[in-house]
Formats: sequence, C-alpha cells, structure tokens
Amino acid sequence: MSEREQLVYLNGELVPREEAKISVYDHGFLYGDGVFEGIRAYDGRIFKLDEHVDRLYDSAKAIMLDIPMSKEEMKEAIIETVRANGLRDAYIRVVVSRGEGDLGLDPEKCPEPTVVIIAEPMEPLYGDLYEKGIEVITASVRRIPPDALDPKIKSCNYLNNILAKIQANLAGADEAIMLDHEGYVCEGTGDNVFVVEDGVVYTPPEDTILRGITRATVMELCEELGIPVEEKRITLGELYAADEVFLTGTAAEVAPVRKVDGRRIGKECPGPITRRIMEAFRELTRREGTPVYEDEV
Ligand code: PXG
Repeated sequence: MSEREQLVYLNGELVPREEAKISVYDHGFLYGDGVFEGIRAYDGRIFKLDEHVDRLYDSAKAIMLDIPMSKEEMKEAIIETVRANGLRDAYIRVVVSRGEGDLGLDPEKCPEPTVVIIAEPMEPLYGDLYEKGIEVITASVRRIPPDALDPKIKSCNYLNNILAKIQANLAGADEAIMLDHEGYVCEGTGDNVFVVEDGVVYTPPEDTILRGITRATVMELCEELGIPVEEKRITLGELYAADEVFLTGTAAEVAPVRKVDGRRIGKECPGPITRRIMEAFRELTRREGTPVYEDEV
C-alpha cells in the first residue's frame, strides 16, 4: 500500500494519511494521556474485535476518558477503516487521547477526545524468527507496580516498556522480559510470557500484567488441546530452567524463545508444546473473526 493511498480515521472522518494531523496541544502528545489498542485482521476478518474494544473502553474508563462514540460505532469505524484501505491482513491501531487542552496537565481543560484508527499491512513482528526462536534479555528496569500505574490500563504512557526495549536493543536481543516489583517474571515490553515445564504451561497471574488477549486465547487453546495450563508466579530461576518459553501478543502472535540472557532454553526451539500452540493459534486466526467485507458475512 503506498502512503498516498492510505486512509486514516480521524475524529469521524477518513482522511489521507498526510492530512491525518493532530494538535501539538493534544494531551496524548504532551503527556501520553490516552489509551490504545493493537488489533489484527487475518484474511478479511478482525480477530477478537469485541475483546479489544471492551479492553479499550475499560482502559478509558479507568482514566476517566469518555470515548465520544458507542462500542458499536467504534467497531463499525474500525471495520470501515480496514475496508477503506482494501486490506485483508492488517495491523490496526486505535488511539483515543484526551484531546486538545492547554499546556497544564489538567484533563478537565480538554473538552474533546481525539480518536484515531490506522490500518496497515504488517507481517508477524519477529519476521523469520518463528522457526528458530527469538533471543530475549531480562530488563533491569522493573515493570511499574499496579499501585503506581495499573498495567491493565493500556495507556499511551509506554516509557517503562520503552526503557526495557532500549536495553534489549543495546544488548542485540529481540525483546526484553520485565520483572515485577518483587522480582517475579512479569511480561515482555509488548507481549505476555509463558513457560513450559514437565508438560505443563505456566504464565504469570493477572495482578501485575496487561491482560493480553492473545494470552487468554492461548490459555483457551491449551484447554482445547488437553495441555494443562496454570497461572503461577514464575521466578527467574524457573524461567532459565524451563523446557520451553514463548511470548504472546497481537503483534508478536506466538513467538518461541530460544535464549534468555544468553542461556539456551530447552533442547529444540520451537519446543513441541510451543509448536502445537503456534499451529493451533494460526489455525484459529484463519477460522474466527468479524468479517470486514459484507459478501463474506
Ligand atoms: N503486555 C503488554 C505490556 C503489551 O503492550 C501485550 C502484553 C499483549 O497483549 P495482546 O492483547 O496484544 O495479546 C501487549 C501488547 C508491539 C506492541 O509493537 C505491542 C503492544 C502495544 C504496542 C506495540 O509489539 N501491546
């Protein structure tokens, strides 16, 4: 898709990408005051649209941001943006910011939220690494604890995660796993973490993480496949000693991890259970979703 043809949804209208501009007084820009979602469409169907829109509205409610449209209108606008760009496979970004205000941080000075929807083609985040696995580090910067900023709010404030990502970049790694304020394995900068040990799949409990929609999907798939799955606090030692490790996210999908902090994980990568989950996930994305094109309803 050439940039010139791309249409972006901005406050109720589809406009050419180069006209999709917002104010420098927008508090999304000045303060990261806003919420967002990353969603994918596969072969003309939007995957887990209801779940993403519900999470967007929950995030907005948690920061007292009134999205100026109903959930149904939001879903229609998302579908419309994908359709207007003629995409079958897409990464969709929905951003709702506090909108234009003055230079102070008070959100009461911002009468009208800004709503942006971008849809563009995107390959799986880790390119050709799904067959050999990604290399991750554990970041020295800890995930912000829920009593400071609840990680369940998918807000436009991502500096905590970006600092960890910078560490991964500097180390030549593909991603960073963050530990929580007590030192337990928490989540990646943009994905959730799973470990496999003796045939059981474990993932950290919901307390300190973003409740990933891919994470929930993978837990359901495990149950369907008869693979035991449990939420459990995971230590760094358990991560290093795991038979298999994988990450899940809308951008990352299901990504096998080959090395953590330079240590090889398991005997083969992807390991056998990760491989089954990757295949089941791929199959599900082809089968489920909200149709974008009317003749395919
Ligand atoms: N944890 C965090 C902190 C996230 O930001 C996930 C988990 C996975 O959630 P879903 O619902 O997508 O399974 C995310 C996902 C990126 C990127 O480029 C990822 C996310 C946001 C922005 C960019 O990898 N969020």
